[in-house]
Amino acid sequence: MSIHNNKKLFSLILPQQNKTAMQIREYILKNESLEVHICNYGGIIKNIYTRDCDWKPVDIVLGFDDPEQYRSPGYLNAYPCLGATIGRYANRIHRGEIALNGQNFSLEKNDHGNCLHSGSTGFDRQYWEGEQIDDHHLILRYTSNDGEGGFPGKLEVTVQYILVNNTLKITYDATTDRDTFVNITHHPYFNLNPEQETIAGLELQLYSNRLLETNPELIPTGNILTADTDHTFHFPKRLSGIIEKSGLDDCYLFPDLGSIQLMAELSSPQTGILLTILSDYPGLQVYTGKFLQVENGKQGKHYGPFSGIALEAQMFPDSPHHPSFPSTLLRPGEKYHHTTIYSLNCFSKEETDDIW
Ligand code: FUC
Repeated sequence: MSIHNNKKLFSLILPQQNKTAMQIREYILKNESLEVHICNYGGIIKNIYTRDCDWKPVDIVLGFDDPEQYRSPGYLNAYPCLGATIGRYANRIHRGEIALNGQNFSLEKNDHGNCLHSGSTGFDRQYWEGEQIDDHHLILRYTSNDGEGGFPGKLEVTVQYILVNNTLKITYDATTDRDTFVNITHHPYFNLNPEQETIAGLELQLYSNRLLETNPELIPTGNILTADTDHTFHFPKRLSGIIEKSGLDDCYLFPDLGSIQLMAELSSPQTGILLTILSDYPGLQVYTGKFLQVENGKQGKHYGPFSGIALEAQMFPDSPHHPSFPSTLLRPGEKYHHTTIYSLNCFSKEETDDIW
């Protein structure tokens, strides 16, 4: 579908503080409907090519053309996490402190005194060992050592990317040798109409009307809110309205059933592309990219505020401080296992001229 055919791209770079040259590798999964490019660096989903209703391939995620750009210090310092695997604890942990079995652990405080996405040693900037089974199946593995980022326990993590027809399924598995907290997700920013600079013309539908109340630093208070008019997305609703009011950065709640549930649908009336997200996680962080500021994106694009929407299926933020939230504690002998599915479809696009 893309110009890359089935080629893998290789490049040699020298990571900071590491004398060994590491290789960035770009794996390509493809079938009749989808082509997905994934980097071993950060487990980054670099491209998702789907078909619009004219059967034209459209890359619906923000990112860079050259995988090495994901390593640029200027980019990393801002934590936009384009397309990356996020762990070992996605989202925020209050004051970057956790306590387990009477012991305190200090994490990196990289976001207003809190820990965001596990700091500068998060999974989004680690090299993963890749095993491509075939055109439809990639396995990435990473060992996060005891003490990495301040977290206790050596964590063995496996992330699998599987194409089945028009779906990309991602599974997350982990085991630990010591009690620890785990919350792993992916952070693709979607724009289903990439000819437009913002997501204002996209429509979002959420299958939940409950969300976590947060303080101004986006740390949960522990209260659960029923969506007000601005946060209600019970029907396909254009994002332009909420963007004018500073956007969304909220965790919507789903019953903790342990089975796959329908979470969200995002669509573009202009390209006719419809993305459906399903997962067995109890939370979906919806972030409309208010703080995006990324230079030299794909085809030299500048990604400014609201140029993509992240829909991150995950456990709840700051769960270690909220016993009433679904537990993120993983003990030796237990298995962490979660699944998220991205399904891509197309429907008839609007024929009208539209400002979007
Ligand atoms: C999401 C948001 C955050 C943050 C990050 C890059 O998870 O909740 O606010 O900016 O992505």
